Amino acid sequence: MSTAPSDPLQAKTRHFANALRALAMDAVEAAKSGHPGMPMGMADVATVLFGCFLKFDPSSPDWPDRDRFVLSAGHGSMLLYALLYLTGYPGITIDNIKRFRKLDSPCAGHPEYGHLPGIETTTGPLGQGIAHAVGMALAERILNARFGDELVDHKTYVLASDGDLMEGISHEAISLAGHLKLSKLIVLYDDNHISIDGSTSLSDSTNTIERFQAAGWNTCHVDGHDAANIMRALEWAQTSDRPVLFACKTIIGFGFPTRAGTQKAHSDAPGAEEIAGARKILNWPYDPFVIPDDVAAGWRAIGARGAASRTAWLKRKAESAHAAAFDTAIAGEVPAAVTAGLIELKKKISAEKPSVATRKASETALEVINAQWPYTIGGSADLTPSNNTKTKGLIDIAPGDFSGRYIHYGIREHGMAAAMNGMALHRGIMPYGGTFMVFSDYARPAIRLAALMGIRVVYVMTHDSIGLGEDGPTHQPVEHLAALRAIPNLNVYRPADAVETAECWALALADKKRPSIMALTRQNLSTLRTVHSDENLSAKGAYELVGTPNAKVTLFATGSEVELAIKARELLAAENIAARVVSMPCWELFEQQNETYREAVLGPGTAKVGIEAAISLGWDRYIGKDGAFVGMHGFGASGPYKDVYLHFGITADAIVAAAKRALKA
Ligand SMILES: Cc1ncc(C[n+]2csc(CCOP(=O)(O)OP(=O)(O)O)c2C)c(N)n1
Ligand SMILES: [Mg+2]
Repeated sequence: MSTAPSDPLQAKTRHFANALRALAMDAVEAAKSGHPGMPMGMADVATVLFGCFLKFDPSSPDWPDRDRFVLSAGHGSMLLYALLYLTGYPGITIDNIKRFRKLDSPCAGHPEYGHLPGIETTTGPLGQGIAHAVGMALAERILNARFGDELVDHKTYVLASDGDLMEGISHEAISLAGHLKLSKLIVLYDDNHISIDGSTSLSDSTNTIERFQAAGWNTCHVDGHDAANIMRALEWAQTSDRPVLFACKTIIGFGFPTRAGTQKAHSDAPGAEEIAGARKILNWPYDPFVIPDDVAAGWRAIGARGAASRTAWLKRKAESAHAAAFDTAIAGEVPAAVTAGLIELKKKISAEKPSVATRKASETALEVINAQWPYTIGGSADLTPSNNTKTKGLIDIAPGDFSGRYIHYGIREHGMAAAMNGMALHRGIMPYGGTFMVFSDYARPAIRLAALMGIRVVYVMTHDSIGLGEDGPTHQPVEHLAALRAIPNLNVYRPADAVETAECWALALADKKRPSIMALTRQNLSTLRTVHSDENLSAKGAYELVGTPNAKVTLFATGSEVELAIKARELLAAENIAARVVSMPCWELFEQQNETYREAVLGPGTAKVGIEAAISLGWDRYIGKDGAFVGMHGFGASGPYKDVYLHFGITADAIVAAAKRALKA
């Protein structure tokens, strides 16, 4: 291990990088857990990147034209915290680092979006960061196509590990980025050949360079401990016409006397002896958490490097004819015309009373939204004609041409969801994308991160039940509503007709701190909301759709089953059983209402029936142990949808029978 380089660039880089190494090992030692190996291995690469290339200004961490730096290998979080601290980002102190991984520190085990300025996205689940970065790089190009180089011209750098590239999602991300020619995306791959179990040769023999080349990337091997080599590579990347991968050969835990180069460096507190040895090898004689003045000043100077660039950008912006539009795009507020347009649409639907699938109603709502909001970017994972996500006039985004507004994500649900996260995080555009709801499972880890981060992404999940019919049980979601409702901070909307669909879209767009799922039907549904109200009735999550004086029964339903509940109510009325119908388009919003409202909607004293063409998990919350449930109890079946509903006993007659059972209970 060369530790005392004679070349001045190498010597300075190594010395600065050692500050990162020391903070990483000291913080992990103090926390008695964490991952020192990657930060110590990639410290030289990170130093050259931040020192000479990354465009950033810690005094303005949200500067829209900053380069994005994504630490995809989130376990190496101490590398990011050390960089943010040393370059002078606000909100992070040496005490925070000393309390790495403690509840009161923003320096969490893995980097969490929102905990500190400069954390561009939450990472830790391997593969997500690189896929989010594809969305960021895509957003950059889309905004560049609208606002030009003077306002939008930045890069997205990713630090990825072996684990990131082994994960399946990386395939989706890499192939999409290569196809679209996202030339401003640069991946620094920590090619250390080590993962938790040992050498990567235990489980992988991919030629990573060739893999990326096959996906349309420019690639290069780099010695990750040779500053001049890293420098040359990054210089070369600046003008690439394709995304770039650098396979940076590094030694995990560089500096550790016994653990370097082995899986033992990956995680865990190294212990006093190993740390003392590392201090000697790295020629870093300072106490834990102490950064000598010259190094601290040097890192601060690196942090100050970008201020001039930002000032120049501000000047360009002040002189730009696009300034106001750019600010509007970045602010991301729903235009008033969209809100008003959706109310007008509701009025029209209530008057015309179409029988229409909610996926089609969603398209109609999107026609209004996309016409009035130029910064929505739609897409689908190869189900555009089924998801109804492409409205009139939306032009495709194509390789190297980002002037359009519609993304053909290909059959890449996971990559799509992660890219949408990246786009939302980048800001400036409002992403929505579609697939079949059953394949929400393929996108789930990225959906979960959107919910954890609290970002606005809208998933258009059509074919939301056995109502899709002939494609059968592989394609019919049954547990997905419950599974999606289980994710905290995710709103799951299941509108009952075209009016509710417009309302749910309005709610999803207005919620800037939450992702939303639109669960939409393939089959036609009647218009149930035939009396127009400007008020968004779905906003409370559940409401009495059809009331009855002295109701004995409450029928709760969502989506396509609300229509059945209304039919059942009529059948019950014919038998002198008074029933009311509650539509529940969004459980999560209903849970946020006050007790009085919730009680009133739940109908105290009435027998309760829950109706949903899905499993019952979660319904006991509303129908209690004495309530009855009409829905699915296992997987669906292939057949015309009306036959399938009949086969599984999801019918008005079954609801009547269930109501009678509940009355007796
Ligand atoms: C999706 C996912 N699976 C598993 C893990 C647990 N995990 C953390 S790091 C890691 C692999 C470590 O290897 P590598 O990515 O090469 O990182 P290095 O040890 O080189 O720092 C694993 C399996 C994870 N964080 N995310
Ligand atoms: Mg590794």
